[in-house]
Amino acid sequence: MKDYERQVLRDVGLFAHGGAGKTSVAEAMLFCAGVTTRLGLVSEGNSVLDFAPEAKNRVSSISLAVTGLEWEKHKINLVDTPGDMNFVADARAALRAVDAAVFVVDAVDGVKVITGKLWGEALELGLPRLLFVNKLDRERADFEATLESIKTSLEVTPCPLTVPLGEQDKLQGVVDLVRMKALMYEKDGSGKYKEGEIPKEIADEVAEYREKMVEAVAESNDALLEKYLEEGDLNPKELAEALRAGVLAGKVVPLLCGSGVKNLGIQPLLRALVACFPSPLQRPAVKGTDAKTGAEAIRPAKEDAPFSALVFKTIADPYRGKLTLFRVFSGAQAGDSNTYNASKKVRERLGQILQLSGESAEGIGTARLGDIVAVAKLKETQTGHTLSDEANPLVLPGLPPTKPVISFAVMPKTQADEDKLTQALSKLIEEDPTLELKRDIQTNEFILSGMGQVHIETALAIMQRKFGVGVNLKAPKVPYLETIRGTASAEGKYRKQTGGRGQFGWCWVEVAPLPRGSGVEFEDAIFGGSIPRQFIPSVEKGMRDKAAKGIIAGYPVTDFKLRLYDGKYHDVDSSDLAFQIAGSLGFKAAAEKAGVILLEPIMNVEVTVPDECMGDITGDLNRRRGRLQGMEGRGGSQVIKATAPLSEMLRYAPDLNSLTSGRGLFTMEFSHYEECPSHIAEKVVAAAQREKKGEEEEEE
Ligand SMILES: Nc1nc2c(ncn2[C@@H]2O[C@H](COP(=O)(O)OP(=O)(O)OP(=O)(O)O)[C@@H](O)[C@H]2O)c(=O)[nH]1
Ligand SMILES: [Mg+2]
Repeated sequence: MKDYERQVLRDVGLFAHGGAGKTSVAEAMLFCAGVTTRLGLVSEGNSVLDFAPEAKNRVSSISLAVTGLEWEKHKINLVDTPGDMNFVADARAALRAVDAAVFVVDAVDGVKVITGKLWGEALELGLPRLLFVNKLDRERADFEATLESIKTSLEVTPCPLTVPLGEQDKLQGVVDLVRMKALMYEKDGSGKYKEGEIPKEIADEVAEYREKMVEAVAESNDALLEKYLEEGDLNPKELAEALRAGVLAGKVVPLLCGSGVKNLGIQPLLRALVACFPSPLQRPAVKGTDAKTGAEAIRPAKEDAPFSALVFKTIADPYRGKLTLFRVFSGAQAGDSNTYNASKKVRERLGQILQLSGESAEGIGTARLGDIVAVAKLKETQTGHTLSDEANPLVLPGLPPTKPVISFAVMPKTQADEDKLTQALSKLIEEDPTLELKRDIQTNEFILSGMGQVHIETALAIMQRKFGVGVNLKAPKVPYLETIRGTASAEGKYRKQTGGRGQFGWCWVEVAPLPRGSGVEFEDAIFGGSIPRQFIPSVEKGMRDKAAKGIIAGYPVTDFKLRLYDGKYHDVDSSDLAFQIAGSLGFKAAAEKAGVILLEPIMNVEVTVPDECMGDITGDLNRRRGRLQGMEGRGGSQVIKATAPLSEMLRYAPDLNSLTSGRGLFTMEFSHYEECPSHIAEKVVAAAQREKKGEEEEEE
């Protein structure tokens, strides 16, 4: 593998909503650069980047993919990302690994919500950005309308570097506005083009675009603006320098256009990446914390600085073992040597450093500043950790946390599957930290939570393929809780006389409600030894076990206090077990007297939708017992904040999709528990009783 000077390196990510054409554009770049010998097509399942079988099935990326190419003696590391909400965490991770971002915009659909969100995040991270208007060959493609959509949704006036020559089925090529040439492409997807004069009939239009371009560049630089206003144009050298400076400063956003699947307009895009985007040396110093002192620390983007790298992705590979992907932010690290995980404060043995190209990998000796590389089989390191020079340990900020929005119970298909399930799930979660696994203490089921149904289903398909473990999914479960309404006392008596030694335990208890979130408290108010000391924990254990199993519907009882204030015992027959049972009976009787009610989880929901969908969305949220908390307009879309019960939101993703024709976006996180309205509580209790009856019949 060729080694490149750091100045000629470009670390670039592709971002946009699902289906905008990121992977297709990346494939066209690989083909133009000669990395591939035929154009990879997502729709044909032969894309180098969408290599996973699950991506091929869905005809859409399900994870980020790293590849590299050489263009005009520059090395471009490309990170293709998924745009679907279910997998968007990988796009967020990629934002942290690259130095600049290409945002792909669909010329038919315009900018969608997710693109806007990622755009905002790229802006916050200070990443230089560029836009590529894709799919200009498609029916109903509209370049002008797409520019408008970009202006309103992303709140930016881009600087066009190319504009289309024709549109839809008449798309012939692009006009290069810098060199003022027409690039006429061959129709065979080979990417070959002839350079010629700009056709007369569009000369005026092109002149207008060129003016916009020069203006956008000039406006980023006062001296240049003055010159431009005086002379009416800028020379190519001034233009190129100011363009680069403007992009690096985030003041200019170049825009190019074409078609990924037709392989048209891609070379100007590659040239722009080289000309406008920074090398890793030009990025600001990274900020983190000193792992020794906890103080804020910065590390300059220099090769002779101590090594630091962010782990932004882990891939569970059944053949190579675990693959850890990291981006070097300072210094260098040789392979086959020790490094230091500063987040965990442990040393790690590194194997060979691997340069990725889609699914395949090639060994290189050293990971240098700006490299986006992988190593296999690290023991301690997880996504979000920092690898660092041990003598100067730096911890970089981790990846943004995501909150899962949907849960399923996963059930092994066979006994063999059950045996392997725990291990397979933990490997899966290591690869994808947006998955969350819990064991339901009531049902003993594994509960897998994720970003959406598609996310969970895809993850399980991956688990089946990689680890050979099959599972079935059970409908999402709502984690209801039970609690008591009032205060009441009762006795719990357990007495059994069987031949020899009997069983005897007797207690009086009082239950009283506690504020939400308090959990379960136990008070020992026994005076005078009516229950011997050693049996008091037995009463508590009996009560806690019963509380975990629930009283009316099998959900844990919470937010109450149980006071044990009297009892009786027998010298011979009393035992730990007898008092556990007495505690459980006493608690149940007191709780039933006090009244048991059901609590349901309430979620904080944030929905982002195009303006015109607002009414439908708020109406729908009302029907879901949602409460609106606020609304805020943001560049053509509305952000609606509300709270709503989880039980009403389990199937929200597909419904939001159909209400907004796929343009809506939502996030959801747990807020608090509230009393469940009685007509709904009745249904939950009835369903729990039916389920219990079913289980008992099965056991018989
Ligand atoms: N006509 C036309 N179709 C395109 C173009 N680019 C992509 N497509 C098609 O649009 C669909 C989505 O393209 P992808 O490249 O997979 O889009 P993506 O942005 O990678 O999507 P995700 O991976 O799901 O985020 C595929 O069926 C492509 O064949 C284009 O320039 N013209
Ligand atoms: Mg893709």
